[in-house]
Amino acid sequence: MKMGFRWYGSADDSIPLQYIRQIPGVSHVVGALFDVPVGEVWPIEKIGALQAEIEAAGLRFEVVESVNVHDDIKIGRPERDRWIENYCQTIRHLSRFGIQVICYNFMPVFDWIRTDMRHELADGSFALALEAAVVEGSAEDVLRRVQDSTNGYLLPGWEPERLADIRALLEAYQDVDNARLTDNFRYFIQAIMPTCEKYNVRMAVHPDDPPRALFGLPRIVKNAADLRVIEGFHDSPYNGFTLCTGSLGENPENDVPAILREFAGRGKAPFVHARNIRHTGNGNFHESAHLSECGSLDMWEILRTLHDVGFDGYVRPDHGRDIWGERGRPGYGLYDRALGATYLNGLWEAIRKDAAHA
Ligand code: DNO
Repeated sequence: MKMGFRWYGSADDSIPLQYIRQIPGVSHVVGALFDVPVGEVWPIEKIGALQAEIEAAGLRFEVVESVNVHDDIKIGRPERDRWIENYCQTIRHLSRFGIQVICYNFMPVFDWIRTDMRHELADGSFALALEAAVVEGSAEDVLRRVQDSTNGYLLPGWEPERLADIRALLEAYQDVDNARLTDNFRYFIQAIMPTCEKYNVRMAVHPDDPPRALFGLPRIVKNAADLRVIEGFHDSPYNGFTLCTGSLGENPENDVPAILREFAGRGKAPFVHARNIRHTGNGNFHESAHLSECGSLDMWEILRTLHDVGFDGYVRPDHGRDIWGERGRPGYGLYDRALGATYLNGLWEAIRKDAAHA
């Protein structure tokens, strides 16, 4: 298991790389070029500069999160071939720097959704939360609510220029149901796989967050059955998953350890997001500290499952709470994610040593 930490770049992240370097057991930065518009080719010089900066801090850059997929590809518009060629060019460019894994998602319009960016927990910390009734409302209202509560940061996957004409974007998806989105996803995967295989870059699709349909938009990366369909587009280690325990676990019917066992067991999970969440009834949940006892997921069982199947990929602590007075980027402050990484590394050491002594 290689432990990473997501970072938004020196221009846009208040956490210095040196601080990340000081978290014990964190060896990798999970990064991206956030200033390249969705669909455009990532320039070689910029990728090189980001990697050089990360390496100068004594860390490695081998996982990208995300190279986002243009809506034309998801909608299946004729222009998609041009965007797909750009995507392949970005893969080639990333491969020059030894990037191993690209995390991405295939969610229409919205990336991850929370309705409360500052939900106070009993201990006075603040976590991200989702109230199911709010997402029954209009997409425009939820968009406004999210954008107004980010503490001035841009959220990953919530590019303002792309979401500026939300109505037009929603209309563009009007004829895209689950079946069409699935066809368009298959088309994308089958088009990029030869490049991924030739250049040795593994694709790892992130589950829908939350893993269910919202605002009448299709959602096709929600559960084990969906993952099997995606695996069937092209059965290869290059067509894999970012198994995000929090996102999958947001649906209590998803058996997260079983999903990990199945897909990581088949070598299809190069990347894992380790996060805990707590269900609070009626489809509501809030994020929690990583510890098993703080949420509804058993993190020991999750890591033990990964160990059992011989997982040797990348992991990162996922969203953290705001604690100790920190007011960070929603979900991406320093302190609670550092505690998360340390906890996960502690569990891993115990599991590894127990297994060696069994
Ligand atoms: C949110 C993240 C997502 C994730 C993308 C992957 O915090 O988990 O934005 O990076 O869905 O493409």
